[in-house]
Amino acid sequence: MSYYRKFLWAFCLFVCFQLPVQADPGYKLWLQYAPIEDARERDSYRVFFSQIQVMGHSDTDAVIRKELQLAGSGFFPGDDFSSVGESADPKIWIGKVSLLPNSVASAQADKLASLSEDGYALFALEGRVFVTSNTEIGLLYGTFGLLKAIQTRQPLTSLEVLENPKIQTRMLNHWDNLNRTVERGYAGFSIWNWHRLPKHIDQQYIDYARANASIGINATSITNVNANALVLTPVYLEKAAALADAFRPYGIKVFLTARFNAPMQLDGLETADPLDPAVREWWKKKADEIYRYIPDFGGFLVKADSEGQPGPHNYGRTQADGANALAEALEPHGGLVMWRAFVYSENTPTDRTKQAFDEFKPLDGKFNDNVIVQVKNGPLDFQPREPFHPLFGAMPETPLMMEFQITKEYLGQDTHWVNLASMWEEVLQADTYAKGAGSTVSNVLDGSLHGYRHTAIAGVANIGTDRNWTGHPMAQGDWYSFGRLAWNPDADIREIAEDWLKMTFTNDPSFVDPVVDVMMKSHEILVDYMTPLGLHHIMARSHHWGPGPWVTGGRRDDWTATYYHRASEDGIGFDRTESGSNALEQYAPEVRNQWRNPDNISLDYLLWFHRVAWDKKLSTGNTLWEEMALRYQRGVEGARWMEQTWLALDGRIDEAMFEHMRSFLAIQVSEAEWWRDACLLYFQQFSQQPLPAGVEAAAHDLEYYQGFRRFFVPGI
Ligand code: BDP
Repeated sequence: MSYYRKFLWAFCLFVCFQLPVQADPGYKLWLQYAPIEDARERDSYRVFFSQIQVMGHSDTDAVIRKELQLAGSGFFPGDDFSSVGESADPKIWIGKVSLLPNSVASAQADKLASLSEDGYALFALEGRVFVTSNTEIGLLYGTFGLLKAIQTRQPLTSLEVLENPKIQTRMLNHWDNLNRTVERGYAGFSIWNWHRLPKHIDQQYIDYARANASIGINATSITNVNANALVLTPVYLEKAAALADAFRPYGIKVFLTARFNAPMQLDGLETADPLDPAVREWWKKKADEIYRYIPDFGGFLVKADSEGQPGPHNYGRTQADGANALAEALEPHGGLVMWRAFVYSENTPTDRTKQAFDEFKPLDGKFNDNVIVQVKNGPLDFQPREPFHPLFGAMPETPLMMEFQITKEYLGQDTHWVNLASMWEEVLQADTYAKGAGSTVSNVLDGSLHGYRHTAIAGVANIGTDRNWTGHPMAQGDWYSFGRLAWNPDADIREIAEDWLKMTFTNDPSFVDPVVDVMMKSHEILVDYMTPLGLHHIMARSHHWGPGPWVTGGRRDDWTATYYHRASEDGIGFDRTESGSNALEQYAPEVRNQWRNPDNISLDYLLWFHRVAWDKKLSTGNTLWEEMALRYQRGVEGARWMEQTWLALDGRIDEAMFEHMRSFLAIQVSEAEWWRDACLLYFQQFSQQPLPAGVEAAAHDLEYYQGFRRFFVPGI
């Protein structure tokens, strides 16, 4: 290296380490590729990184080279990576299995034989590192795997990784409207700038694709489930096609939401009856047209017969009739229909949590081969804690996919820090007992339990135009964890959190360890200060921000809090046992047995399934009222502990990021207190008992909290 280059390099390093504030670190997500500070580590990685060979020359290989260039320039500031990937004597070799040197292929035969589509292997052999896969996209995933290994400081010489995705379609659902507002979005506006599309491909689309590919996400539905039929017209198809073109090299397929009465709205058909031949013909023609724009179009995501959306019910048809009409149109092109199970009638006087099961279970086996039924994690609606949805395990003949909400509609929206992976893990590892013990939801989803022909998982995106994409800096971690769990729903969530923190912030254990600890406890803390003991849907009306246990009346009962908690002087809770709505019956007998008895059900689900007297003694030795109050208090103390833990980390990460979090945690603590005070004052009217020792009294009276007026809460 010339003296001049050495000087330049040293200067760059100096500048990088001196600057506490990087240019917008939030935007780079977990792909920071920060300079490797430790000289020894840096040198050992550089030996490899300076000699890379990328074998192929496809669009995806170009993307791989670009990513390596970006990463290299980040890890080793000052080095020249303009011709990365061209080394004739590689220390890192990236190429398809079929191109591996014979000696390497035979030494790794077992590993290579177990590679599934898009899976990848990373291994070190005779001083070289190999990244290999059967597909181009697998190579891209493998490259990101290699970069993660460096970002998290794994020694390359002992790399031994074999990764196969357990779920085929790993997708984001954007609830983005064509006017760029985002339903339940708390991070600004939609990143899809429809007005500038198709001519302008913003760098943010590319960075979106990079971030998704780095965690294995391979599908995106870009429009709101409360669908606008316009997206199926040429003007918008051209725009969607431009996005699909941009995403293709990253292995991401585009899906669109289909409004069920689009044949009427767009072309004046008299009906949208799925059994009407003209309607079926319309969908066929529409599918043909879409595939002319987007040859690898993923398919339709459909919300029907739910919250005002049109659907087959309007014509006395079943959900299967509706789904199959669209599926038939997509079938010749290889497209899928993701038909949501979030169906509930305006008028049914039964328990809302029962309706999806009642409607779909009898239709098991009646859906076309290219339909997947998309089921929310719980039977109600993305509450801070719900039991798993009873459809999981109950539809052996119909592929079911999971719908998680990454955006935090009911969990503090943009300002609360809660590691959603903990909540998702609880559901993924729940045992449905569909085929005896060990029939976990994750085994339903990965197809191993019922041998599903398609497997898929979706997360409702938390992404918007905010500079850091997700509003809350820690909400990036939810996007990241979703991708990792979509790839492997049995993955270890602590490891995921550690990887994410190291890649995003620093490898310094004095930062990573306490923050992982906060993340692992954050969900339980939030449940305590919002909806302890199985309480649910007690948020403020419509925008769902903040407490609203008093919400009652209005258009529909099952949109109110009083419908769900049923508090009175006798007690509180929704009886879903035989003596009540009997929603419990929808679960397997083993599950019913765990939950049927109020004396031994986990307290986490107590008031979800049971109505309980205020003075009932619980397993903790406290009465119900005492336990509720103590849990609300525990939640507040938990939020304060999170804040204190964070404050002790001053100086360890980027200052602007630190400050951002500091102010959000102050909000979280005050909102936790708000939740505790509002809920306890409200429920105390019924329990008529004093607060137990240790529970802080509210600063105001109930009227004060009920009188809060809020304007322009985002997301609606
Ligand atoms: C609810 C949201 C609503 C969505 C609906 C859905 O409040 O905005 O449209 O779910 O999933 O959680 O369709």
